[in-house]
Amino acid sequence: MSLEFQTIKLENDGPVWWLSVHRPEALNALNSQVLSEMGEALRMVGELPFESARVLVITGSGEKSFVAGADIKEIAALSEDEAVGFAHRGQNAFHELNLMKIPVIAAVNGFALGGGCELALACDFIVAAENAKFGLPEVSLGLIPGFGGTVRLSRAVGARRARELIYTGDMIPAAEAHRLGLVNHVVPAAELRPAVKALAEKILGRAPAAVGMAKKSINRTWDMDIEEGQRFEAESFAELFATQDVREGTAAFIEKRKAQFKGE
Ligand code: CO8
Repeated sequence: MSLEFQTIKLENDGPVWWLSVHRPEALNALNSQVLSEMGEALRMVGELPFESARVLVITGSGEKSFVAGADIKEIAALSEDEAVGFAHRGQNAFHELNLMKIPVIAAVNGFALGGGCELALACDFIVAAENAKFGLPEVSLGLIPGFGGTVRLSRAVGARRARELIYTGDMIPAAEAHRLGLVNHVVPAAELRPAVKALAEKILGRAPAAVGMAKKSINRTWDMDIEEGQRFEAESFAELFATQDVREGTAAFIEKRKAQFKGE
């Protein structure tokens, strides 16, 4: 299945969906149209049943850029009010990635700068090509990150590293991003798609509701204290006992066979 958009491409390989930002003329920079098409695509994929959508991959079209930031030509002319609206639009679209019940993997294939880095940070985790470059260069433009970067980068790499990256606006290569813990895996550019596909396939073999619940518990307990977080986790854990997949997964272990999960 492939839907028609102008600034993104959305296609699926079975239950694995690939959303590519597609603005080759601007290194895939995010303008209002990308944000609105992305929001529409995420809603569409988010509403599909488990058997049709199990993993979403976000990437950029072409070989040079994941997303080179928000569209500087569009934001240059914004008024203060419009800037709040634009920031909210990006933040809402990216927050949607956290709310989706399926894992979202960023396949970073080149520049992930500004809003592009923030998009990757909003995904569950990042796999990067060796040529990928990360950075939040907004202070060079007289701005600060506005799509969640000051919030999410500290959480990903710690406040001290985040401050240095944001105050200097430095661009770092994939290997350094990996060393900082921003990126899970770095692979040669030609192997990015197969590597992400292999990771997605591993997730497809696990119980869909359990993966979704694990994502929800990780995200929702992030800001809770340990007691509250553990209460939330125990309730989420217990909810899964209403699913057939718990019976199947445990029975398969006992019977020494491969589990056949149905997502129910
Ligand atoms: N916006 C608009 N156009 C862009 C962008 C961008 N972010 N990045 C690249 N382009 C365009 C260039 O203008 C150029 O177009 P043209 O050929 O018409 O001049 C084309 O893409 C190719 O780019 P370059 O020729 O510059 O390619 P290089 O290989 O020489 O350089 C770089 C690649 C290093 C990635 C360079 O393009 C660059 O520095 N880009 C800008 C990176 C940046 O600063 N990103 C942060 C933007 S601000 C942001 O993301 C804020 C997020 C929060 C917003 C909240 C709003 C309220």
